[in-house]
Amino acid sequence: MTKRALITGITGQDGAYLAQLLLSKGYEVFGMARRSSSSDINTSRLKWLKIDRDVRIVDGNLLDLSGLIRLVQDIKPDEVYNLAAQSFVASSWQQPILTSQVTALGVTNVLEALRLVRPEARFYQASSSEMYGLVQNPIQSETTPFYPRSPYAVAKLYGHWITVNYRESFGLHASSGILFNHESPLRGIEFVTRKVTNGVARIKLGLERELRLGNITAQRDWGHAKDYVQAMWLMLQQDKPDDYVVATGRTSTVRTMCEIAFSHAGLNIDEHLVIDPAFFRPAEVELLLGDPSKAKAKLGWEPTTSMEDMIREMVDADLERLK
Ligand code: NDP
Ligand code: GDR
Repeated sequence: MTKRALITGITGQDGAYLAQLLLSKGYEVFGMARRSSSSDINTSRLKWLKIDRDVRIVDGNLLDLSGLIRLVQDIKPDEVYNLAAQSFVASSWQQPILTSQVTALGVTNVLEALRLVRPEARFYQASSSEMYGLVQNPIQSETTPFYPRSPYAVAKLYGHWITVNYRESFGLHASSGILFNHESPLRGIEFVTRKVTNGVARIKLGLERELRLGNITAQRDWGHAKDYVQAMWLMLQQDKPDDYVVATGRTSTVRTMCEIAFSHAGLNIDEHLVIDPAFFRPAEVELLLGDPSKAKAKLGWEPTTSMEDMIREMVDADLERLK
């Protein structure tokens, strides 16, 4: 029997890579996207991966419970991956209520739809290392206490606990993946890695002279999105649902990541990088470093791409795009 998967957030970075992975495994993939008045749904990432014709796009919004119920009734998915969110941390201070409605309550909407019409479906929640925030331990694992530092992180913490709660209350096969930052050439342009690789490519091609960033001392555990969607799928193949940290176990500063990008393009970082207080956040997450031992031991998952190789791949992709 062909398995059916429903992915919310299909137009985003992870939606594209997860769809590619599931298609390669023979799944029928349904991708939920919000209707837009600007003609087509934005399928540019699916097009980049050449899978836009293979994914069945269905209309839906995390805020609309009855629409979600109808979707689940129609599709009868075996697996549901909830990737949709207002996912940009910086915007969450500008739109805290929307962020709560989508990124927090939206999770309950999907879980309710499953509980009501498809309790046998397996569920994946896209939780985040941002939940650790003001870190309570220098290396963060599944047992490290959370301390969210943005409206986004607070909303994700709700999404995480409601997933755990539906598992414990109703026996849903619901897993929460606590994923650390993961990037790729398909990363949204507002996130720091892509902002840097796109900025470097523009400077290299003479389209720009400077790159303006905020806090470059922040440290992140950066992996490749293509690796991380494998972990999502593996979680839903386990007999028992559970929560897993997915990370590389290495951390670097934003500055180090920038140096790799500039030097790959043969540019001197100090001639172009400008610190702009406009990009500082009201509360910062200074350090993230994940311990992926559980994912390795139970899922057999390991990252395959180093941060350095990934940043070089992103610079090359941006140069190619701009040319
Ligand atoms: P993106 O920002 O690239 O994608 C977010 C997706 O959510 C888009 O498809 C967007 O649609 C959709 N969306 C937003 N609001 C709604 C809504 N109301 N109803 C339906 N869909 C909506 O995120 P990523 O792919 O990077 O991340 C996927 C998930 O994983 C997110 O939940 C994110 O918070 C989480 N996460 C990401 C990490 C990372 O490093 N990338 C790390 C940890 C967690 P549209 O195109 O219409 O805006
Ligand atoms: P993050 O990613 O907030 O960790 O959330 P982002 O790339 O936005 O920021 C990483 C760090 O870089 C610093 N920074 C800047 N960030 C941006 N975007 N723009 C800048 O100009 C800039 N200058 C410095 C930030 O202050 C921060 O410390 C991402 C998202 O994908 C979330 O959805 C996800 O949950 C987490 O990763 C894990």
